[in-house]
Amino acid sequence: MFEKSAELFARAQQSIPGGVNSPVRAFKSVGGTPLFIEKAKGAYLFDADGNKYIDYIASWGPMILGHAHEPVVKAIQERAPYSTSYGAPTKLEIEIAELIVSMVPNVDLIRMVSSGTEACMSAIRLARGYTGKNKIVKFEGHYHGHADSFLVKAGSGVATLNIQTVPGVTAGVSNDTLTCAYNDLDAVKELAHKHKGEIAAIITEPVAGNMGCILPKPGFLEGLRKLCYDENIVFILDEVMTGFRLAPGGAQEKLNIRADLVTYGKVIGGGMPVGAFGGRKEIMQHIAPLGNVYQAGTLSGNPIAMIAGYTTLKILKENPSIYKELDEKTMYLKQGLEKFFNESKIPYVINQLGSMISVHFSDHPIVDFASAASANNDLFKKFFHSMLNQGIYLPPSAFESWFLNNALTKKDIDYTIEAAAESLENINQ
Ligand code: KE4
Repeated sequence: MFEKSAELFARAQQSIPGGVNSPVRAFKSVGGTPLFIEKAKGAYLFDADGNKYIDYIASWGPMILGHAHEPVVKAIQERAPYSTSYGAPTKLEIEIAELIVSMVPNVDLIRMVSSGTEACMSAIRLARGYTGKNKIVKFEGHYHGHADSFLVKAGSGVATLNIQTVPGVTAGVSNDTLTCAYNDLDAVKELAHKHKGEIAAIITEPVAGNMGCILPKPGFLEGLRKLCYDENIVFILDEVMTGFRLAPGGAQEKLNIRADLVTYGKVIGGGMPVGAFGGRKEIMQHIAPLGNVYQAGTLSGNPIAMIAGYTTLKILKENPSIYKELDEKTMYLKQGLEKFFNESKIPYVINQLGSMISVHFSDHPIVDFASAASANNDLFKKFFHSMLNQGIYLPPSAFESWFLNNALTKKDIDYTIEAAAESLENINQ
């Protein structure tokens, strides 16, 4: 069933660290051989062995319209003959910037980069340059890319003691990154009090998607927003996952919350490498060449990436019913899963907002990293492989959100629910 993927994986490990170009793809947390994907269309992936899968990763978010969506492919094909990069400004960059500004609240200026990491890294540098303060607050279990500042072990005590989580992240960096539990507003207020006048930014995923999907508790984001106003802290919403997925205006629209800076990625590139950060002019005007906060990129605003992102965003803007369809499909999936989980008597939690959803084998609510980490992840591994063997491709980790794409049909979702029922029987034996 996976012979060719196994061969390719063995070969890949000869020239690529761990055989993959991003660790989450290596199936390390679920075991087994990662699938090598040959092609995809709509809601379906096809691996090197010719197996077909219903895709619930959507490239970790970008493929919201489905794979190889005709207008996006056509736009790329039509643009490519004009060269793939110039290293000079183009009209395309103006058009996507104007489109984004028209879709999201509170963004006067936006800078394109090539990944979500770059977007988040640049946003905190800008916050530090704008405020003249050094520290940032991030939340345990939140992922803002692999820039040093974000790779700090969770827990305020651990960060304060400068325990480096990732070799190569220096004490100087971890000293300036404070962490506390997501959804714990008192802990954040305590940090802000303890480090009064030192914190440049609080950065948060408005809906956490990197420890499974975890929603903000009522009042949490609003509490952060007020704290940042009161303490002259830049409030950064990392919308790399939620942007253009939860609503045309992302979480800012869906949850009616306003950031000072917001970061984007994933959907914004339509599957091509694109990230962006933007916000109020008063802050963004400190970015070079306007100001002295330096940030740059050879392929920032790349024309092929821009046309793929622009085409995707334009379709989303002009067809807001896509969000209703995605939400309904996700609710239908959730209700179907709940039915069979309840019958199985296996303790579970399903968190969901819009087209982000995750399943946790847990007898307690999943509201932060500690609760997510204490779920029964061995059961998740069995569930994952049972679903995979039935042709359902879930994120290969319990610490990830699933992402629906709008090419999924009711038939696909019905099949997914049946496969889940089968899987629950298998793991219950
Ligand atoms: P990238 O640098 O991977 O484009 O974006 C980093 C990033 C920033 N912020 C949030 C909220 C994110 O979810 C991400 C990236 N998400 C992971 C999936 N959990 C990307 C998958 C991967 O690492 O291969």
